[in-house]
Amino acid sequence: MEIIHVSAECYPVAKAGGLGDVVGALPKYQSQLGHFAKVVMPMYRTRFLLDNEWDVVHKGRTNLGDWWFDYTVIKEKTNKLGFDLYLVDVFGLLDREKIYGYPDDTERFTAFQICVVDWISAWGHQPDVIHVHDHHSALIPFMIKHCYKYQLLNQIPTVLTIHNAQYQGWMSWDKSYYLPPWDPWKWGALDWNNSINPLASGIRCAWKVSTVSWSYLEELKHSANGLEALFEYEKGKCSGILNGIDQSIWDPSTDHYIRERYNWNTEAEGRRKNKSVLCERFGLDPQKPLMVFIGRLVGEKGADLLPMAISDSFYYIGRKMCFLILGSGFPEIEGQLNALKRLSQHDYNVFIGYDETLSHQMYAGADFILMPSRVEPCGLNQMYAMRYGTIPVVRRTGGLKDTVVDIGVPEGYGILFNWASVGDVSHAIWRAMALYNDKKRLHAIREKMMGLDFSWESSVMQYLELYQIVK
Ligand code: NHF
Repeated sequence: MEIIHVSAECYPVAKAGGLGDVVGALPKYQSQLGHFAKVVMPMYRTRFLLDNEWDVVHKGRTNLGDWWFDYTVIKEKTNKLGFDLYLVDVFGLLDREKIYGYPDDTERFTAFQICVVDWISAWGHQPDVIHVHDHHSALIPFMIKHCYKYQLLNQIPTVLTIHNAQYQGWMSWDKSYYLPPWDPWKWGALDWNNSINPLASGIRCAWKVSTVSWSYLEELKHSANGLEALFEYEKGKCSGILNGIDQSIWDPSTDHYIRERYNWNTEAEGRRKNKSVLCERFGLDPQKPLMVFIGRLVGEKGADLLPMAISDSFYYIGRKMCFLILGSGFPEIEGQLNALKRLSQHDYNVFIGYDETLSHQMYAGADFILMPSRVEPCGLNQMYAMRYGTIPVVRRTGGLKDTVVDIGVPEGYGILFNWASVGDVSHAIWRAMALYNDKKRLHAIREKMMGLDFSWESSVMQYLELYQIVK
């Protein structure tokens, strides 16, 4: 099958979160099974662009409303990522350093999607599936179905994967003229609560919709940032497919980012050495258990609970555990986490920013990873952590619930808690402390987690089945 993935992110080209990891991995595994998987994304000005060689494969001219512009599609020459990678360049719009966060993001991603469909319509043949990811590419199913210009494409099956339904790409109706002329009777396929809602439109118009875990799909029916009724209504075409992790990148026995590589046999020694490097760098006591948080410092990830939960834990369990945070996000949360450093007695530190290398070192050197997420569509960090033998302490939600089993049951290997509250997080930290003191059990759990299979193999098959259904 020829599958074209359309996305705003793809690791290692440009990544802001888990979406990038998934789009960097799924097509690779599809290609390994003999399919022609391609990724097309905007040509941001990132390091990857400069470090690699490219062929120009298409030059076109199109418009965003009354603004006409030229665009170029380039292709990476060497198939470096294990699939064909295409970048779309629109001068003045997509040629930025960051992926998101500009006041004209609506214009940027709408123009990107128009270029992609325009380019596909110039191919001379049709792909078997167009697979779009999140709201940045979710207008494509509508465009293919209802824009006159793309009529010839309207039999191409489309699949929308929702990695995060919190962000929907809302735009006001005065921007509807950005889209190439479309059948005005179909305005309802764009509208949700009196504005154009690209994610809602994708859910309506895509042939199939998937979410990145089963539990997340269930949760969306009652908590979807306004789209609950739509998920309930369209449930017949929705399914949950759990993300995998790229086990060739996330492997403690081959990971080049970490000081000491290890497998389940050498885990204890490996962790000890990696931990001592981390602790030295961040002024932490290596004799104590180390709990880390890695991710965006936003309410969605429960990061606002961290300052209180950590200081409460110092009070309840005493200064017996170290905490290390890596992430960036809301300035207030960053400020509170920074302020907490003053109280540290070699047991707390925070690194504001994102650092891929440091994240690997944290998975390899920590004892526990904390994820108090309010919303977690799938969550990859807990799976990375488990692969490194680091125990997840996570809220019972979305993909966390689908991948972690509480130690309360005999086969369990993680710690789950119910509410995104300071009390629940502190209690979970207390349970982690108790587990840490039970060295025999701790070792058995680590060994078990490192043997769990979170690879892409089974998820890839489920996506292929989904494509078969739509074809
Ligand atoms: O794993 C990739 C990721 C998810 O839970 C994660 C999220 C964003 O919030 O599918 O997308």
